[in-house]
Amino acid sequence: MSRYLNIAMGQLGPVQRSDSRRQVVARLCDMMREAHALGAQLIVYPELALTTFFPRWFLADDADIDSFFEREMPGPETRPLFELAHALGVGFYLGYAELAQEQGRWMRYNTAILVDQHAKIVGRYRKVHLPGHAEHEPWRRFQHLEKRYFTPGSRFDVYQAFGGIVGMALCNDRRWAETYRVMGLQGVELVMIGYNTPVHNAPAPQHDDLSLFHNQLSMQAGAYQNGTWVVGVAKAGLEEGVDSIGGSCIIAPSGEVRACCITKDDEVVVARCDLDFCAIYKQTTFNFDRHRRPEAYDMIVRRKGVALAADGSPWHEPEEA
Ligand code: ING
Repeated sequence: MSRYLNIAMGQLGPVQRSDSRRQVVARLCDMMREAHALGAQLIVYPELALTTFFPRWFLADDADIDSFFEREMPGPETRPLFELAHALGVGFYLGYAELAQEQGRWMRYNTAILVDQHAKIVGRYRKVHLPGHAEHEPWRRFQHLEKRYFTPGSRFDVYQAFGGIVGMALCNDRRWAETYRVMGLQGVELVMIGYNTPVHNAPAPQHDDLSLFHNQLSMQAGAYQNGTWVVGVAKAGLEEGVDSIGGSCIIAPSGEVRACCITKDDEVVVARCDLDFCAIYKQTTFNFDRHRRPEAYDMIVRRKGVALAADGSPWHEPEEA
């Protein structure tokens, strides 16, 4: 039997600082209409899709920073997207900067939501792996201040939706095997990941030529090693003078690229994805219950970073008596 899901990538080209939310939402709506016309039931948009990627700047003023965040979802500018989703019966994943009130305090998250075909928010994810740095670093061509502007999330949940088990991640999360495995251990069949990835990575410029390769490699590995579909969608192109990769792609549980975008602009590509295609991987090669050995993995949870002895040799905690 097959559980087909027609999934669209809603890749965005650049969003400049002067582009209003209304203008961006109009672009998102145009892509949703195109996806619907192509038979899509779900469209995946990028990370921080509603504004320019503001962590590239050091912003001192709180009001300036908060101008990039949403206090409500949907709000007045995003409601048209929800209304269109309801009218067309198309669900969506949307990344945005969330301002949330918790115990009387305003918290800032790099967030993604999952909205079903009745325009109901059925899931919310807050980015766990925040890359970059927290203080201004003038040596960089541009900043990457996610550690300054966002509080990290602490969980990878999965949801029963669109006929299967689906989960969410954001950008840098896709580089970490743990992201997929935590969801894989919950039976995930589709992981949606929006991203903003500059071509130039200041700490390792020698990798700039590999940015598209690393993007796809990370998602192919995550898909195959957990028997899940992975959909990665970019906000791409030259945004406020910074060039970001495209490379949006739909990866099958086999690790094969099922479909990909070929521009760095607004682009819609739809693929028919059989969620039942996950089963053969989950039941054989990656039958976790049959093959995994958690008793050998405790270092993965216990240690944050590499631990070496003073002479640089590998360091092991003393065996428990
Ligand atoms: N962007 C980048 C990403 O992980 C980055 C940051 C680029 C990290 C290149 C390492 C190498 O794709 C976000 N927004 O996480």
